[in-house]
Amino acid sequence: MNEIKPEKWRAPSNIALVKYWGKHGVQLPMNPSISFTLDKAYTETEVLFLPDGERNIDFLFEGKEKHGFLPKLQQFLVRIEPYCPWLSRYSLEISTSNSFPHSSGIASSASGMAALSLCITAFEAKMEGTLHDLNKASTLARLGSGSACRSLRGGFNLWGACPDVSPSSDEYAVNLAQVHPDFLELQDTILLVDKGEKKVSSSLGHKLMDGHPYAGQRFLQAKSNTSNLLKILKMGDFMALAELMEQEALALHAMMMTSSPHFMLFMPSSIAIIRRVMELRAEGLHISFTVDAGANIHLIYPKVFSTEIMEIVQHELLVYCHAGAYLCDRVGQGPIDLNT
Ligand code: 2P0
Repeated sequence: MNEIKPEKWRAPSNIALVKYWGKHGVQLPMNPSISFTLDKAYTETEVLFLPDGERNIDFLFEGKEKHGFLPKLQQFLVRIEPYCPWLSRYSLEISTSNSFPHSSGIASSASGMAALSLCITAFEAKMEGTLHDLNKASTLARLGSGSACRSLRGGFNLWGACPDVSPSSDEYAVNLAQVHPDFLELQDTILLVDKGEKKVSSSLGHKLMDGHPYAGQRFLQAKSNTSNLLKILKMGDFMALAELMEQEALALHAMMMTSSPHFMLFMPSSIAIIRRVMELRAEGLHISFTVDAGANIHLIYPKVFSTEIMEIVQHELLVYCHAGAYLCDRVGQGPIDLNT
């Protein structure tokens, strides 16, 4: 009898430059978003597919059973069933771990759902003798967590139908091929201002956009920023990228500050860092920031300025970090097949 082998993949997280905030239907975005894939922040997932017809799920996170994650996993499996009906004949033994700490402000749902989706689509391709379909992997990942669909390929990825890019889709993300080489070396130093639990879950955050008084304008702004960012990515104009990326991050937070209920996710230290970054750029330094739905600040800058900017981090910005904690990342190459 053939031994059943597990499927094993590594998938990175990603950081959005144009933000996804607001959804409709089954995990469909209200506006397109663009992110880059990270390099050092990833999830590794191994899945053993047992054809026993029992539909049991065993889930280990960093070697330990984690029941808190099961409802999200069950919901994911229900949502993907129309795409993978064969799954209903299997029990799954899933084992997963992250390269980055919990509550670091890095989207573990993005890397986690991307890695799990890759295990499923790779297994399916082997079983059916077809090519591994990364658009399908991205579609499945989206059904687990919207931002996860942008973690299936390296470099820069666009999720959402966009008239400037063909093909592009609300169902899955596509890779952007026309990106200036300097941008493929962008650095992301994540200053960990707050290591606490998320104050606003993504699902609540997206819901806050339903009926938000500024939602219509926000979706138009994100569409326009997507078109503009596509041009900026081709040209490699860092200062233009910085302006757009910061407007997007601040718009995301402005939406949360003006929703009902409203949230203020910045800490005083987040604002101190943001103000210093703006000053430094006004002085001509190529440095910028983005923020997700939390207090931690991602410093984004070209590789050539790494030494200078890391000195500023050490001497001026670490005081704002919780226990001096920060992570160094950069644009990554995308998922890795760990089966070989
Ligand atoms: C993004 N975020 O574009 C935005 C910016 C956070 C801020 O997508 O409900 O975890 O699983 O589809 O993808 C976080 O939301 O939400 C997110 P779900 P997700 O990266």
